[in-house]
Amino acid sequence: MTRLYRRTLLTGAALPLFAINTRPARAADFSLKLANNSPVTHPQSVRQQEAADRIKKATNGAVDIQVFPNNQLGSDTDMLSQLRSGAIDFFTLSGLILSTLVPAASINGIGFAFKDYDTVWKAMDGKLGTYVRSEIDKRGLTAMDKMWDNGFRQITSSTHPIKVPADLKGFKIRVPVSPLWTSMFQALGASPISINFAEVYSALQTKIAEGQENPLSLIQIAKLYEVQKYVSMTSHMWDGFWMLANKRTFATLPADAQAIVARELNKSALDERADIAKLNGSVADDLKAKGLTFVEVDKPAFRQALKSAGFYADWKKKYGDEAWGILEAEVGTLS
Ligand code: X2X
Repeated sequence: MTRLYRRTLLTGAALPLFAINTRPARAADFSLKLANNSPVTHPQSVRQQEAADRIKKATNGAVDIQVFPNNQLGSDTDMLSQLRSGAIDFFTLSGLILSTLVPAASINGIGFAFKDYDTVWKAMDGKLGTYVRSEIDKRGLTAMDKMWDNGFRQITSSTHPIKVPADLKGFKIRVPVSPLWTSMFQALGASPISINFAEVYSALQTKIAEGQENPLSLIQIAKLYEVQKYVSMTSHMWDGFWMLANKRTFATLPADAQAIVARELNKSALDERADIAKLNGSVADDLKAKGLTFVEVDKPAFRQALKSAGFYADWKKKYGDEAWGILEAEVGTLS
């Protein structure tokens, strides 16, 4: 937050924002920054700008959120530090990367946990989401109720098609900076390299990494098809973004402003989910037309490889019985 709340300073207590909302348009009381790692054309960036516009209007200009998409303020790792220090006020981050601060936040990324979107949203809008948000809250961040969709992740490669788990042996695959991602691809026999998304295109282009994994929508929007040849439809995990706020800063907003901000960010999250669902209907044809070769795989074989490597047993121990029990109640038995 770059400016203090003047009325708070004058009176010593926060007045409701609308006590004086008949005033003419004026400089914002709160100038806030919202950042993400997604291209400007990604539905995430588009819907966040719409939320910022609605918030400004609904608060009569008092809350002015500036959106910085596309890693403009740094890599995910940098932005998480800035969010914690208060240099950034809002930030959408994959739960898996957030797990470097909040270990429980990677739980939705457990390999092959979710079979479809209905199961994802029931869990993340329900008990699993509530559990993870309470863990996030303990670490000085506030997560809005509704997660934003990233998607089911697929493996791309510039060297050879990945058809069976053995094709991953020694495969130099870029993964986001997150212990769960590294552990999962090590369990599959690959050689994962942790790289922030800001560097992914160039890492693939220079062949520092042979492959990577991301949802089809992002492979398209970030133009990764330009530097990859094959995509294997593993859907090995579902990944989404938490809309995080710096808890101290968020608490300085008057209660009615907090409610407006949360309402509009959550509304935009639902709009973004619908955008991605729509994209999912057309993106495969588009990627094929752009030259990417699609590879169908035997998903249960990949899941079995994880199981044989002790992946599920290890992570059950790490998350603990309570969290694992909440996950299994949503998705069924995982071991
Ligand atoms: O870094 C990635 O691959 C991305 C964009 O999917 C995430 O934010 C996890």
